[in-house]
Amino acid sequence: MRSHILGKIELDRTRLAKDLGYLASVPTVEEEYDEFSNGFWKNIPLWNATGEGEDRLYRDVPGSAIATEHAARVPYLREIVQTVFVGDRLKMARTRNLKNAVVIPHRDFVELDQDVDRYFRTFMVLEDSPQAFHSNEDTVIHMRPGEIWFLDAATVHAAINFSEHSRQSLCIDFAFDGGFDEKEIFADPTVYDPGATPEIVTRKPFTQEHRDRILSLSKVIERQNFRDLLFLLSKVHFTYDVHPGDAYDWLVEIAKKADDEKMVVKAEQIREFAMEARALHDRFSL
Ligand code: YCP
Ligand code: CO
Repeated sequence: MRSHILGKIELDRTRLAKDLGYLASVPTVEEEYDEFSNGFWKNIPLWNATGEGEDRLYRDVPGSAIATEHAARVPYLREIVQTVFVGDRLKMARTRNLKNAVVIPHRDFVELDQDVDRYFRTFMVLEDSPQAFHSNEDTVIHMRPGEIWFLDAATVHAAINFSEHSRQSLCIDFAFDGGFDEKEIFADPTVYDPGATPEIVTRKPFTQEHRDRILSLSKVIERQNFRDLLFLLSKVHFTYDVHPGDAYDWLVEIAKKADDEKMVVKAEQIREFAMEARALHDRFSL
């Protein structure tokens, strides 16, 4: 089941503006998942495993998530979380803003239970940001404000904001013990209205010539720009019709062509880390 629209709510811009003001005022800190992004990526937990405002780690929570001090400061978002969605399966609710930054292709939940079908992540963009996109496997999406998306984070996905226009969003995670129907996440059944037509981005064809040009980065790559190249390669699939995961294959190939064994190993490690396996507290240094 790939990412799709679950429903839509009409956002109250006036009330939202006050909450956005608070979120902007929260000091930026070193992020839990910093290695996945290259620019401004600010995550603020409203509900999480501990109720602590600094706890940004996504993990399994016995029972329901606990509200943090931030939830009290964003009454409109708190109301959305509590009236639109059911509380008992709620595992995390956080705002996530991305500006002038890319989140590298990855799969989530690989550090958690093997049965990833238990996890159900929703995503709602709160601000109109025309240059912000999500990808999931072979699709690039522009999410419009108020649309409630199922984000299939267990498969390969990435995100980008090519601009500095704020793309504040609300990401809400649920987990179930056994089988479930997606409409079970809604406390307000009238919000569940799947089947709306999403805004899918039409991408340019990806040609052999383009691939060759990318691989010629072997003439440029060195330890000091390895990280930059990973972010550069992670952006390609948003514009050209190619799978997000190809970024890692190119990086490995580029390092091989440059004949630098250490960089080949590093490229293979980051591919493994982002896409296949990592432990809960594992972090990667690029
Ligand atoms: C999360 N998992 O699920 C993070 C985001 C990649 C790892 C970045 O919140
Ligand atoms: Co993710």
